[in-house]
Amino acid sequence: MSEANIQLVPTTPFDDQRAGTSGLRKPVRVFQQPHYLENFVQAIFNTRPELKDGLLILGGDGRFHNDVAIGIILRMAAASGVARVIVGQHGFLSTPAVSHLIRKHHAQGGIILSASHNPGGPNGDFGIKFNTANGGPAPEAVTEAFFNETRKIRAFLIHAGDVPEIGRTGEFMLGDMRVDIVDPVSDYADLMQHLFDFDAMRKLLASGFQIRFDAMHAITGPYARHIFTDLLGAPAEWIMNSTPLPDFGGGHPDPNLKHAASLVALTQGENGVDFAAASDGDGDRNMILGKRCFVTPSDSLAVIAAHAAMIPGYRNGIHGVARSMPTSQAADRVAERLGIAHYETPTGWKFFGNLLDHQRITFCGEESFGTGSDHVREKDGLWAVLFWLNILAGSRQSVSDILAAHWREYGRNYYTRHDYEGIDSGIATQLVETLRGQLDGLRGQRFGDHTIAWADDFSYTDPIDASVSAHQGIRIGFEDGSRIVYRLSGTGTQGATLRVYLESFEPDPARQQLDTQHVMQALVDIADRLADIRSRTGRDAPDIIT
Ligand code: VG1
Ligand code: CO
Repeated sequence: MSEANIQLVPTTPFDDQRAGTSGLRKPVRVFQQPHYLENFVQAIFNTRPELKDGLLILGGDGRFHNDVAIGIILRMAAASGVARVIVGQHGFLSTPAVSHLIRKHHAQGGIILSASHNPGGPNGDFGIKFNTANGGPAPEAVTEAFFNETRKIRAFLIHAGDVPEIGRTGEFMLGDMRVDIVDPVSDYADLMQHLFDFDAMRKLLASGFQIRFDAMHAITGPYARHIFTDLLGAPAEWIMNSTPLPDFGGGHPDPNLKHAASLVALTQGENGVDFAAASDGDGDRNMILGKRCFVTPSDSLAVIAAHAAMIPGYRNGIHGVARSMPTSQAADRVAERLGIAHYETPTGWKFFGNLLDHQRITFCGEESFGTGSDHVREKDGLWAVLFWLNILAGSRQSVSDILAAHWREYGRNYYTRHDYEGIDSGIATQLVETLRGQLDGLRGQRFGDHTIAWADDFSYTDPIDASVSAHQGIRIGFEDGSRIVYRLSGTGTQGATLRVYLESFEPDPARQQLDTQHVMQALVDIADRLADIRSRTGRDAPDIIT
């Protein structure tokens, strides 16, 4: 009898297991404390009764502690009566691949082990996310239920049996629970082939068109090798850093201009490659580059929406488009032209779930290098890269030509984000609170050419379930349509990160090729004056500019 192998282990609650923007994310050493992971996982099983006798998808981005956590979760799932777990070989599954497997197999949920773009290794971060049966990140009501449960948890259940070796694929039993260890890539690659024109992309890559993909030693390496090399015929060396490493090779797996600087360098100069892209730790983010050209994620969403009719999976028409609030309004302009709805949601992919499930939208995106569609319920890095490659294959234009044409047609939303990292939490909170207290008096204030037209603290009411999410960021709008947004990060693990998002609209094609930081300088200065950023934080400049 396997029952005899189930142990009830007494535990005491931790008080810090509330999820942030995307799951529970902490330094590895926090997760290594006895029972820290177990308490959180038991809270999931206690509050998601459908997992009993159900199917769970399990995998992670391969970072340090991934394998240990997978073993614990498998034993706990067996003890809690889960019927079957599908786990990626070596414990690997990208975030979008988990979302796809949940949907494909009608699973009751999925657990993703990742701290996404945060560094890994023994001194880095670890994280755990739960996705619901629609394939999407757990909404706030669900993560709050986890949190409440973790505050009163007194025991957890764990099976004493041996965990199958996860390095090989196959079917195993752990007590009464079946464990299927699967190739993490193949189902996902099938889905991509269903959406995109692989013949056209193969021809493009055979024509001398040079691309590079940087997997940053994170999860997308095996996916990119299979898709670009095996299926699209790219030389193996075009896929850089394609072996997932527990510490991401010491790097910071965040695809942006700073952390993927060596990739950006390959696009510069006369001999720069035609197209380059990178993804993050768990494979849901993307950065798109052309020869001497960086596509902001906000523009990327707009270009994708505008080119949907070229892409096999979206040819039959699209529903609306959604963007997170700090993302530029470029996609709204495309939606208006196409006569489809557009939505503005708080930061975090979970807010797109209802809109996708109810066919209000087809595409959605965030300024933070996240783009996706209704093919899964997560943002999807490789999907965005393939979407661009398919556009390039179909149009035979360069990335910069596509962008310039887009701006000519719709106008350009100049956009930049300035991050101040690791600042004192108290100072950061005070900065935002002071701003919040001033909102009512801001209207009509003038700063040179800029006059404030409105200011608020963003609150979102979900159009499907009417749930309200308040305090999602301070927005300041100017008469010329420019915007400044301030919010604090919900994914960091050290101190606070202040994000300042700046946007201004330029309809005149003669002024659409200027340097972004130059164009935005006046607004950057206003943002500093309004919030006293420099004097409050003691910083002269942001840590990261994207
Ligand atoms: C950041 C981004 C947000 C994104 C989140 C998770 O959150 O700004 O847009 O959804 O990370 O992305 P924050 O709260 O730090 O601004 V990932 O790739 O970590 O799953
Ligand atoms: Co991520």
